[in-house]
Amino acid sequence: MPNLLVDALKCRNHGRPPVWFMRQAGRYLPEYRQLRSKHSFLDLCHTPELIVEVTKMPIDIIGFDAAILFSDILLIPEALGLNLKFTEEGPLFENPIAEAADIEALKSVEMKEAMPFVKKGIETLVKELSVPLIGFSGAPFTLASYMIEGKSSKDFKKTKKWMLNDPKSFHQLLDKLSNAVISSLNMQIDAGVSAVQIFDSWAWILSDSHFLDCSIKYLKKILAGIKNRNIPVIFFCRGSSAFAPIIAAAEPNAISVDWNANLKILRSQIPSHIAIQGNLDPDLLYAPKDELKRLVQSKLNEMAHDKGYVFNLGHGIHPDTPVDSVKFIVDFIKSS
Ligand code: 1CP
Repeated sequence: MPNLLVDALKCRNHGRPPVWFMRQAGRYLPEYRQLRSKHSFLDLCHTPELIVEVTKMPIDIIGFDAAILFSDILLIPEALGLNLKFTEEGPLFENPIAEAADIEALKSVEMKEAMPFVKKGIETLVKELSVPLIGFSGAPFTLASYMIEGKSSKDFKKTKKWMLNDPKSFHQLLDKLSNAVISSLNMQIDAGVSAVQIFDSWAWILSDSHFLDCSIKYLKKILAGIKNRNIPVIFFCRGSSAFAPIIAAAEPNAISVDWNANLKILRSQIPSHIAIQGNLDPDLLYAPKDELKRLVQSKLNEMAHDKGYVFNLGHGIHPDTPVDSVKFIVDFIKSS
């Protein structure tokens, strides 16, 4: 199987960069919307055959160099005992973490038992896909934020107040979540994924000392808990261009960066054995094709001849992105 992705994540790719997009299996695809009209989002996430179908969609339709497992980071809190729903406004926990006793009450489970549908989906996908499969997990801080807020939040006040006023129980929660993340990643790796990405989507709201204490400390614990470190680990958070040197010191295999950074400058701050993934602004996909081509080419120029570069967006693709612009970028990079 061609494994441009793993070669790039291990900083030994001598060809063009591999390309995949965060949220590549999602609402911008009419085929996804059609399937979604028949099933709830959670039904898609809980059914191996549907996980397989959705994960393959962007590979068949667009031709990305890697597939990312179709699932959601919030299935871990669900496995730990929180009741998860998806409403028009987004995710909702009906019983969020409201006091320290709720942390004690979280279930202690092995993810291969709690999420057999994910294991089954991965096992089928690795047999059927022609490209490598990426597994993933949310990071403890981001998972804790959703579990405390109960839903998406603009300011994360409850989470920050808890972190500042009761750090002991906050860290107990982060520690429990790290164990769950380790269990989930080991299950995905055992089932056959070629790489994993850890999403600390909301860690950018932290100051640098809290970023070290609440994000990096647990990233290190997770890296130490992954049994097979031959499988590359990518770390993503918004604000990652500002935090990049701190993240690099924790030694993930790759850092996925937001679109604020110039990649050439960033590369000079990150050791050459750590790969860089990113970082096209997802809004740029609204540009006309000529302009899009120029913008993508300038990213390729910033990372020309870099053995550890994976082309991606700086964050997930927007639901109203034109499909033909996505295909245009992928075809352009493949011919570069
Ligand atoms: O309505 C729908 O059909 C659901 C839309 C959707 C999709 C397609 C959600 C709801 N999640 C997903 C898939 C998903 N989520 C993937 C699949 C693989 C891919 O194609 O990339 C992945 C990796 C995620 C991860 C995820 N879920 C993150 C981390 C990445 C990020 O965006 O920062 C987060 C924060 C979530 C939570 C989530 N899931 C869905 C929503 C609407 C949200 C809330 C986002 C928010 O708070 O703004």
